[in-house]
Amino acid sequence: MIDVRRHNANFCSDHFMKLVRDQTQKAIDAFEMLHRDERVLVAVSGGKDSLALWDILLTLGYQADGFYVGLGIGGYSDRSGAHVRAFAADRGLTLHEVDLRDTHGFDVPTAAAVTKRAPCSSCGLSKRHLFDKAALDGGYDAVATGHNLDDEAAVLFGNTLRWQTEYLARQLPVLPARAGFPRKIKPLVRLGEREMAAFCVLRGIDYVVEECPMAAGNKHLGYKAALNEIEASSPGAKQAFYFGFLARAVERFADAAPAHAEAGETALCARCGVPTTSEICAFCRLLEKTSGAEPVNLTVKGRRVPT
Ligand code: Q46
Ligand code: ZN
Repeated sequence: MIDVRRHNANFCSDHFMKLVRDQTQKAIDAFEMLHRDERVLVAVSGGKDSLALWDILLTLGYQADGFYVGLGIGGYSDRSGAHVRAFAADRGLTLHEVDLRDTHGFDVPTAAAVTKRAPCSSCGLSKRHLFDKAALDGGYDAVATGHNLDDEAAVLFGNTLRWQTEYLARQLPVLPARAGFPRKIKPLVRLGEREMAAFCVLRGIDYVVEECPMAAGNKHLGYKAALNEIEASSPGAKQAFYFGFLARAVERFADAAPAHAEAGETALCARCGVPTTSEICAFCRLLEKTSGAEPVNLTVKGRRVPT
């Protein structure tokens, strides 16, 4: 039996898996994320959410291929890639891959050292750029990511604490396509982290359990922990927070549209051609900074990370 306190109910294995698929379909329909005659590229990391998402979309009858970016985060990346490849090979699925170091000459630890910024900053920037490019090059209608309710509630919590209105304006489960960028969808927003882990176990999906070693000290983890405490004494709080925001608040931030939205993007990157607010896009600037940099040892806050 799996209990879902938010729904105040217990489920047997089959009904639980049906619940997960139904909730995904409900999110897709409610936010008009995807049609069955469209092709979607699922950004897979090797973790539970993205592999479960790929599995669920296929079961629901969507045309879904996978895309994996090798980030070069030591043994963690090696193990993540192995899980993704095994998942795809076992099921005969199409998986596209880009390795940052092989293709672009840098990895996330080196980018973090060169830019002197948190690793997630250059990692997120690179992933967004590569997801967009892979989707457009492959003629996909949308990119799907495995962000779940816990992720979205934690990001919303952080953005609200600091009233980051530009980010609040764009914190939607679907972002429509615009020139040079594919549609972005998050079909798991109605499901929690615990539910996704249970789904993978029941469905026999083998995923990388360890967290990214470079996430240590990430504010996002602190927000998640704080929300978990609130949820423990008030089941349903995360769902009420996030969906209440979507229903009653997000539109109020529409005027805070970020500078990088359509209005500001008047130029195309002189190097790669993506719409950008400056002459060279952020990814090509990162390429320039990391060019020729020696690979750095993988360290987190000064400690070498075992790989
Ligand atoms: S992989 Fe990359 Fe995440 Fe690791 S460095 Fe940060 S952003 S935590 S989803
Ligand atoms: Zn560029």
